[in-house]
Amino acid sequence: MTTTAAGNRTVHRPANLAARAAMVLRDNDTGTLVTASPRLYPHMWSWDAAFISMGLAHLDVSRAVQELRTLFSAQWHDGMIPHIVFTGDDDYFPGPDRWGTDDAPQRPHNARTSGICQPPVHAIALRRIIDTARRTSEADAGIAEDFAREAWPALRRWHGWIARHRMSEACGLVTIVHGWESGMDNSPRWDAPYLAVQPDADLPPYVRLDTLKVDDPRQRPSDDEYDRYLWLIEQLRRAGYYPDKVVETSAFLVGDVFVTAVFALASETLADIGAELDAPASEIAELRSWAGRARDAARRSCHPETGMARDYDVHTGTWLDTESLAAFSPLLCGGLPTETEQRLFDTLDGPGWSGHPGLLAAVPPSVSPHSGDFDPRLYWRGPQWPVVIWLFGWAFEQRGWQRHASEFRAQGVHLASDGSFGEYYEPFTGEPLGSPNQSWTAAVVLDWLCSV
Ligand code: 2M8
Repeated sequence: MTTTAAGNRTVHRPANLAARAAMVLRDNDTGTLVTASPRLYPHMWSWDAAFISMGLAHLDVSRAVQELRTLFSAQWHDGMIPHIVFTGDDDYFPGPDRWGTDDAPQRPHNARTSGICQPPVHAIALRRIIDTARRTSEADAGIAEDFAREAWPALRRWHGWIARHRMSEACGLVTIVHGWESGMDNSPRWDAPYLAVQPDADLPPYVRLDTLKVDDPRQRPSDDEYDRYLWLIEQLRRAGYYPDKVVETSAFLVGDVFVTAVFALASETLADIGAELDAPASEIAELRSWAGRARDAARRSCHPETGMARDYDVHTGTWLDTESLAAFSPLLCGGLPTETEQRLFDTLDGPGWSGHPGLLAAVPPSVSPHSGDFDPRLYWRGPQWPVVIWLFGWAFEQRGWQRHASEFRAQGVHLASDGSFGEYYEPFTGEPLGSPNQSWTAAVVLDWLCSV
């Protein structure tokens, strides 16, 4: 017997769940890249690829590093790692023609890509691959370490691009010019800034494909939201994708505290890798200084009473208070006074978050069930996301918070134990939503199961 029935839910035992996760990664593998999911997302996404590579490391370290190699080979000449690297599949909208990046002089010449970026989790993935490989065999460790040397310049240029073009003078946070850059596309975090994005009559017409590929289109953003997403792409095109012009002209310009905390954590992680590789001291010091700046900015964003971290709307000069998981971002990177950290943990463990009595798995939903913005079935507005749980759990482990790290791992596995590898999950019933067989969900579950 490999499964048990819990209520109406099938629950796979760990060995079977791991085998199913491995199968998803193999089935979604085109040879040089694993698509984010088979139907809804038939291309490579930047932060998905990072998580996917960590999962692949448990199957084949050479294949894991190939995943990052494919992504880095599409790096723009100015250092940006693009949010999508397109395969030839034309069944996703907006595809490369709509992005119109072919005319941007900074674009890579060997790949068609989108023209924005996503959270910089790649150094964290590299760390995880190295650690997994070192536990596996000397030969695997050698493959991972050689790749780390190969990838060092690309990763430094990527972090340098963020430090140069996106660390806001207004608030210190890393700014984003499109909600898609946050990875949390329709989060209530962006509701207020999107009000200022008003598509003109000359927004070229388009037909959405995403809503045709999920069981219920209400699990996806609305048409009104898509108009705004597409209008921002129009503005980026008109700015020729020049990074400084983009920041100057975008109707959406927000300091993102989650991306900032990830940048701090990843810069510190990359610096540690550099130290192991005997990289030049000045390069390591530069990474640590970016990490320090980002950590300070995340700390300064915290609400003086609740300690919850906030995003910042650069255009209106206002802090954005939303009860989303991003409010706990400083726990990823450190830098808070101990009592603020403790207050955040008390809130995270409490009934508004992981301790909500109705949850199937005791991990935080993307938005607090106590918030007026909460919707348990709508994408980044309430469902639980295994990848984000993995990221917090990994950071907790690095920071020595073992109890929280183990709980996130155990409960994350529980959430995904139905074996469907949903893109996201309804937090009270555990129903998988969005796309099934989502690669990054399979990858983090595999990592959880193979690392105990
Ligand atoms: C979702 O985003 C894409 C746009 O980038 C989409 O909805 O079409 C987000 O969940 C994003 O974080 C993720 O990387 C991507 C692929 O899984 O899907």
